[in-house]
Amino acid sequence: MKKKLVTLLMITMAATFCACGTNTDTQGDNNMTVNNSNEDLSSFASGIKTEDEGNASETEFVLNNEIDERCPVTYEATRGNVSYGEFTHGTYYSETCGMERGYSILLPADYSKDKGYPVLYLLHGIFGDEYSFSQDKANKIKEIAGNMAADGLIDETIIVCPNMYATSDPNMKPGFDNESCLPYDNFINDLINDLMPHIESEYSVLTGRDNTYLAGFSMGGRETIYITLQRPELFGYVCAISAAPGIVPTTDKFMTHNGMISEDEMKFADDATLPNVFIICCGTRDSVVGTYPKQYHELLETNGAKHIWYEITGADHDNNAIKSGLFNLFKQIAFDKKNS
Ligand code: FER
Repeated sequence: MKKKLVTLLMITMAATFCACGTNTDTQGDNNMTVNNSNEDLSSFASGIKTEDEGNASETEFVLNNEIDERCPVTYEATRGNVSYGEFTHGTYYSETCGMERGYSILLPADYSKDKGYPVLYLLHGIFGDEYSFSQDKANKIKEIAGNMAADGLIDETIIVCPNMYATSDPNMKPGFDNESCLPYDNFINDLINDLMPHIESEYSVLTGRDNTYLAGFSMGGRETIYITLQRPELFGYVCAISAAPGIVPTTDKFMTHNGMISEDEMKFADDATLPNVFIICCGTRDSVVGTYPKQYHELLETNGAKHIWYEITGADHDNNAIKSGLFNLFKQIAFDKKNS
């Protein structure tokens, strides 16, 4: 049942979005009817799988500040001589939501309380939860982080995958309407006031912006951009992958978005401490979010907000984009830390 529904949704979405070279606000009341029932749509959250799965780059890796569109094979492959971390699950009390909430956490293989680790908060897509990334072996999160640390490019890093649906109403469910999306936009409060203090007190993490990273896919990419613009002083290294629409008002095939901020507000405050690295990226054939990430890039550029924008040739709304974004975030961290 679940599979059937997800397949149906994907086919509808692919058909709906494949013609969307440009996304303007002119699509009127042509909204898609989307099932808002209690069905579990969580597998949708880690990306539609496409036939270009595994199409990694074979080119030799060089540490510089350039973007490599595809994650190199050597970084996403399982290596016999590297011990990878494992995901476990934890909970914290959220004052924001008034309830206990869960997260998955990837601790390095030889995690020790005697060391301090940087931490990446990694946000899932719509209908997802704290298991979306940890249960999808194809996103190669463990391998990319483990291999880059094994090569001495980055420090061993803790990766926290929260449940981004920050609601105090257990009956509320995600969906393609403004009200159902409010808990996603409320995650900024849960993250900063509840989850980050919990992680910092429970685990041996290095604190401060230079050791605190933020990334997200699709709906998680949207919240990554929003959180970064609101609280840039907290996150030194950021990557929004295939970010969903809705930060600013717009209408896409799914719904009319009220927007969280105006187009003029798509920028950092004048006196803000900027992230060292702020990447926005998307596949060139993303059948779900189309060119919305590019529009975010263009708005940020118009408004003078510093960031890196790149496209992943041939990638859909899928793990190729996720692997590329994560790899390039870590590569930029590696380059930046080597040169600072
Ligand atoms: C939308 C298009 C895409 C939207 C959300 C998404 C809430 C999210 C997709 C994903 O997370 O994979 O209009 O509105």
